[in-house]
Amino acid sequence: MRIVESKFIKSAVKPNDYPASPYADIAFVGKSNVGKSSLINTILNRKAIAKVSRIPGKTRLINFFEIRFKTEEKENGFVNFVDLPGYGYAKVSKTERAVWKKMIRNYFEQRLSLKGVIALVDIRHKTDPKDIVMLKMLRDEDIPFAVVATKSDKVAKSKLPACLKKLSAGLEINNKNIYSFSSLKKTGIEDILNWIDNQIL
Ligand SMILES: Nc1nc2c(ncn2[C@@H]2O[C@H](COP(=O)(O)OP(=O)(O)OP(=O)(O)O)[C@@H](O)[C@H]2O)c(=O)[nH]1
Ligand SMILES: [Mg+2]
Repeated sequence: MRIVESKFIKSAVKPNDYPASPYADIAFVGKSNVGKSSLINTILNRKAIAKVSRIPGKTRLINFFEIRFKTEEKENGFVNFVDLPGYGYAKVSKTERAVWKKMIRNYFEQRLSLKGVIALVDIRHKTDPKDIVMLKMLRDEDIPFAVVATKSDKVAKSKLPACLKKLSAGLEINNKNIYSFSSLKKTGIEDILNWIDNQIL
């Protein structure tokens, strides 16, 4: 899959505000600061289509992007990338957390064109119960997902396989369903694009 063009469509909170689109959605979820927006920029080869911030909790809306791509089979393919607001940021009130949960749950339940979710975890971190809760939400809704371990540039290359093994065991997922990725080094892009391509056939 080769990205040809990408554009921001709109931000939304409620299902009524989601853009009407004939194309499939692929969404990106993960804790605040894990690198969702950076990953989207990197795989789209754009500097700042998704806003990146050193301050966690920056993305509070559901952001929709429309992507045009090429594959061997498809000369003119389209898919939406959806940047979901991050979770797990400590300085967020209980009320805000409840609002977030509702926003995400609504999206998973009501966006029938959602074909797959990329769940991001930091390659350096131990399994977080919040990530397990997220994966459970995806399993409960029968939404296909892959786990991407971000910031792999922070770990020695020789240690990557062991890190991925540990993460997949902690998250109780098949170790074929986890990929490492670095926005800094631009590694792991192809695995993610191949996975996406397989979800939207
Ligand atoms: N070293 C390294 N830093 C990264 C990488 N990806 C993201 N970062 C940094 O991590 C921080 C957070 O990145 P974002 O892409 O904004 O993270 P996010 O998950 O979108 O955060 P929220 O929108 O707050 O949920 C920024 O300072 C990025 O520069 C990576 O692959 N390697
Ligand atoms: Mg973000």
